[in-house]
Amino acid sequence: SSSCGDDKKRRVCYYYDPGISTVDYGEGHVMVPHRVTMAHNLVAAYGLLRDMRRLRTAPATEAELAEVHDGDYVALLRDLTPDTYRRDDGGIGDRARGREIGVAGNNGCVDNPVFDHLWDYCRRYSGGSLAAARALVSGDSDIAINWSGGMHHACRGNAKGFCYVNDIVLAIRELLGHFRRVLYVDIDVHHGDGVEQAFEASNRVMTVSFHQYGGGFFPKSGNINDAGDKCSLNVPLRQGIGDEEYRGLFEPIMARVMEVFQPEAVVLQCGADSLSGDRLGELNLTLNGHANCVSFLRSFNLPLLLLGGGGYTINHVASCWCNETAVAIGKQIPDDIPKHGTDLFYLNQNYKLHYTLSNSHNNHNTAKSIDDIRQKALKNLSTLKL
Ligand code: ZLS
Ligand code: CA
Ligand code: ZN
Repeated sequence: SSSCGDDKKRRVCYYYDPGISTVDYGEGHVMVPHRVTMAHNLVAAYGLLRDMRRLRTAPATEAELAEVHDGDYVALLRDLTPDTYRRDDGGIGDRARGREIGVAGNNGCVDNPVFDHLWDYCRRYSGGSLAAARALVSGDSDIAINWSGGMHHACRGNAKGFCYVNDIVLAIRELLGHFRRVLYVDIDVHHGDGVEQAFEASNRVMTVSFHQYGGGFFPKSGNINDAGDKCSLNVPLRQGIGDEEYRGLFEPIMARVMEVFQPEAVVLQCGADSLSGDRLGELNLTLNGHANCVSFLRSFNLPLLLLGGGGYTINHVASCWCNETAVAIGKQIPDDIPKHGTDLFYLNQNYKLHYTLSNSHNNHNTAKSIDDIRQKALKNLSTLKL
């Protein structure tokens, strides 16, 4: 058995839009939306779809997206295609305007390229997060999942870090219509800057991000004291942190957050780039270390929204989100991938869900640096502006 959550059942609903599987950021880009389809195929192979309600929903509308983004940015995204972008005529796809909003032509060396069906993609992944939030608001579900969401860097008026539309901000706004206080937790290896920024003026939303920090690691924000007097907390980590040390920060810090903030709902961004062996992240978590965050927050028994995010070694991402779907349900699943006969992706994992790495990043965290961060984080929590 592999999942590490408790076995108490929850009503889980799950959103998956097959329309996302063909989205392509361009040749050589590290963000591969197809990994969500791979995760879905594993979820199906393990028979987990039978234990969840499947959400079918409409893509988010322009009006819904304009609630959390500037109207002219949304209109621009709507009209932006590789074709309109190439027309350097001062119009909708003008290159200079593109630079302003953080997108650039699809030449294979930019974070936010303009690709085919970009607008449709944005509407679909945000529609999923919105629908998932609504399933929690209505009380129909205890846990709602959208692995294609979690695009935490998108800002009001510009794209950033592979993210165009901030589905998390959209979902949290929806939750705020019903819940007094919403907690946002972000275990993606990158700082959840877009979400933190969107709610920095609100004491009804607390944002907490754990992330790699230092040495110019993107987006360079999120130091421990950065958000001191605001309703947010940052936990900066050095390369190579492993399961035990991560857990030694996550559990005491989140237990205290629960105590002081008393949320009525929780949103967890489960970016899988904090896993060992990621192409971008340099942390050293195993599937179990990552899933422990899900099972720990689940144990508080509050309405829980699970979202995806980063994750650039795509077979690891699929394993991670499948395992966490099982944790959400409260079901133990075997390490042997069922019906693996044709899935060559898992050949290098020996058709096992859990993978092991031969070489991982050296641990640049020390017992003292970890202890220091824990102390500082807990101290920041005692002076939180509520
Ligand atoms: O959190 O570090 C940067 C910015 C740059 C360096 C890279 N160049 C292309 C642009 C300028 C300073 N960007 C980061 C963004 C990381 C976004 C993480 C998103 C999330 O996981 C949530 C979904 C970055 N790190 C690595 C890359 N970009 C990167 C590496 C390799 C490539 C290929 C595709 C594209 C261009 C070549 C790319 C980006
Ligand atoms: Ca993070
Ligand atoms: Zn990331």
